[in-house]
Amino acid sequence: MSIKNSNIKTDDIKTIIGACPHDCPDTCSMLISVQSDKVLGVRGNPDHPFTRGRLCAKVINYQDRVNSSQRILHPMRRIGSKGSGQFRRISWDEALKEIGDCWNKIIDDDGPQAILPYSYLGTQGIINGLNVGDPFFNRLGATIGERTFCDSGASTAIIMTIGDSAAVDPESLVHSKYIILWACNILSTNSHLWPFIAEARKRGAKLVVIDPFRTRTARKADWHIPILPGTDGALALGIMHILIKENLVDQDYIDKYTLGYDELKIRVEDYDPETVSVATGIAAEDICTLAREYAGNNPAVIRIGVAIERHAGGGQTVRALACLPALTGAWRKPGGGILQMTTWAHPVNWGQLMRPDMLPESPRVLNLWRLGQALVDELSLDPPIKSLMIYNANPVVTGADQNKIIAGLQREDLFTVVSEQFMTDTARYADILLPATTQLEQEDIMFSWGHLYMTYNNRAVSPLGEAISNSELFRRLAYVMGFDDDPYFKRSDDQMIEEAIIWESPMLKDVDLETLKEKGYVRLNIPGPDHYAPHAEGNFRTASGKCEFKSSVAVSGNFVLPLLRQGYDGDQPKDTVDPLPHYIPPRETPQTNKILAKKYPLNLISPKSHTFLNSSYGNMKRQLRSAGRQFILIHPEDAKSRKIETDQKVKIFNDRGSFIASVTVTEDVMPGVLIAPSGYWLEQNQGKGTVQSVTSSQFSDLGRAPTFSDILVEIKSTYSGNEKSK
Ligand SMILES: Nc1nc2c(c(=O)[nH]1)N[C@H]1C(S)=C(S)[C@@H](COP(=O)(O)OP(=O)(O)OC[C@H]3O[C@@H](n4cnc5c(=O)[nH]c(N)nc54)[C@H](O)[C@@H]3O)O[C@H]1N2
Ligand SMILES: Nc1nc2c(c(=O)[nH]1)N[C@H]1C(S)=C(S)[C@@H](COP(=O)(O)OP(=O)(O)OC[C@H]3O[C@@H](n4cnc5c(=O)[nH]c(N)nc54)[C@H](O)[C@@H]3O)O[C@H]1N2
Ligand code: SF4
Ligand SMILES: [Mo]
Repeated sequence: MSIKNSNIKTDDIKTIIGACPHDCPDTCSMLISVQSDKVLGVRGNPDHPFTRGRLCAKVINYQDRVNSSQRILHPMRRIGSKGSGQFRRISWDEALKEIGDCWNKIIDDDGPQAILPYSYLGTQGIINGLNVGDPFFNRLGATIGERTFCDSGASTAIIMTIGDSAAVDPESLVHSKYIILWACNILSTNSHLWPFIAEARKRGAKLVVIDPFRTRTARKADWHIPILPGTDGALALGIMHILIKENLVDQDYIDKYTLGYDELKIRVEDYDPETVSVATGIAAEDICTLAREYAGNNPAVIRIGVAIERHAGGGQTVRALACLPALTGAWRKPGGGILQMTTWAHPVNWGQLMRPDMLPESPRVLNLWRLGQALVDELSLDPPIKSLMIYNANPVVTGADQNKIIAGLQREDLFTVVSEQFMTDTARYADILLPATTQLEQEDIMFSWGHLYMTYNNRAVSPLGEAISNSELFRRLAYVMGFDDDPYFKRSDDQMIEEAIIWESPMLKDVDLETLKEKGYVRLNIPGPDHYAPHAEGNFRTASGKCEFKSSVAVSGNFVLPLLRQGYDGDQPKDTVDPLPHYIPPRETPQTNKILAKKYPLNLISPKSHTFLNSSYGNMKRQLRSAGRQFILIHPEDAKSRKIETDQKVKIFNDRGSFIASVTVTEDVMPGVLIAPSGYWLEQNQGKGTVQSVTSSQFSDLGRAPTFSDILVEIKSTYSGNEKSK
């Protein structure tokens, strides 16, 4: 059976082919049942080879999100104090006029750089997602909000080592003989990859999970290796040490297709199993077994999670991991190599989306992890930020150092505009709140960072209330600010979709937009998963064409993150980076910061919730029921010494802030480590903070990636439950 868009009609019920909008590697093709312009339900498209007819626990009842009575459906102006959530309905004309007047005044008084856009991937759609506001803010001359929220450290490392290559087709994992899921809880975060792993296991593959926490994925593995957070770089270098010492390498592959092997050999001499064991908490013999099994079972694949980068040395960790498959020649066959992101293969016209040519001569860039610091004037910005425009993001819950963000948002002299679907913890601080459509009310086209299909989202229903898509929002803002002299800002969604894709790319051979709309998806023109081994004979997308153990980018200092900074790379700092992979220990651990660890001895990790998508769905009944209230997992040893028991209410704190959670004592987590899933809203939390109140906005070593897993905290029981959060 092949499903065609809109062609199936049962009585009045139509089926529309859409696409899940979320920042998730699976980018599912969705079938939407619609009756009389109302969404009845959604399901996974059975024809899509990656979706295979299934949606995840977050999105399975997406109709409830669309039709929710909690939706923001009209523009509103704040009438209560900031954060009170008290608003009054206004018209679109009033809202736009107020925004235009305020911004024009700020531009006159302080210059356009006093305006800061803050956005991310609330929707990942190519026209409504990452870059939708960039041309507008470029032309305005606003401060550029650099978005290194996710994968920028890993991406920098991958590009340095193997280049911007899709590298491994996730579907080719069926051919893998040895699968390492490294800092990756795929049953929650990349669940459509699982059937391919299951098939490989049926064919005899071994599944290894490396994670400080026995996740639902780790429970299913053949071998779960608990590791101290942030020490994976040491393990990767330790594996190299054994591969080289025991001559388990593919010398022919190394000779032909790699750069810097002799220097790497010297570099890894220090990482003997005993030293690595001390750093990682893994027994030396297990490190040896892992290295031998990895080398002995080709093709072997490493699937890394984004979580791997969130430590002081996250970038160099990924550098080391990306070197491994070239040492063993794992690249030679389909199903071998390292799988990070497949984004690079998608023929998206990023330049046309970002329009860096509209930037003023010397723009100012602010990394958005520093929002709190910027707003409370810790960065001495000149001009200071006088207006914030937040869309596609919920920084109060997903940004680091929450207390500073909230303090900043409370500033009476800050004019905050938020475009949202729901009254999030961030939206509550808006001066003007604008209603945003959901994916089913808008048209879009999707790339994927976890498979090799372009996916199309046909609009299923009319926008609810006065909600508008982000593309329409920026058309209206452009009009208000007088940018309608440029036809670029007046383009329809259809035109935007046409121009956003490089249709003449060989990746889209024989594909046209109409077919894509009808079918809902198309595989990129890449050999099938049984044949795709792009680096079987080198062909790495680096300057040398080789896998660069010794990085030429590090030698030149030319690190570029244009996708994350609106196309601007004029002021990239020339970081000094060691060209060879090496181990940078975490910043905040009892081993590396003894003074801090005296006060705060436990390392806190805040992984993804199974039923939330970052903070999205944190307000939805079904997902909340399944997630329960904010909880924290602690090892029995750590609990015992603090007289903490399961179900007790506890306060988790450090110098930055605190939050309240209920405890589960379990051996699923390593001693010295606490696990508190992220995504819970302030509103649902007891006390005044979420996990983010203790996280830090410091960067990792590459790509200005976050380090919110590199933090120390202490935990104590709270009997009253009334204690104020710091
Ligand atoms: N259900 C669900 N799915 C999601 C999301 C969501 O919020 N919810 N978010 C989406 C997004 S934006 C992203 S970026 C991806 C992220 O996907 P993942 O990277 O898989 O997500 P995390 O849960 O953050 O981390 C995965 C695992 O890494 C472990 N970990 C943490 N630190 C370390 C470490 O130092 N070393 C090792 N070896 N393991 C470590 C954690 O214990 C966790 O089990 O998921 C996407 N999918
Ligand atoms: N402690 C901790 N912090 C983290 C993480 C973690 O694992 N732990 N993960 C990090 C990672 S990997 C990521 S990617 C970031 C994610 O951070 P965010 O991108 O802020 O993620 P969300 O919480 O999903 O917020 C997206 C918001 O956009 C809104 N939205 C959805 N669609 C639209 C739309 O079409 N228009 C508009 N205007 N709004 C829309 C949603 O309602 C939602 O409130 O968080 C990071 N922060
Ligand atoms: S969140 Fe991910 S797994 Fe769930 S439906 Fe969307 S794309 Fe699929
Ligand atoms: Mo992410």
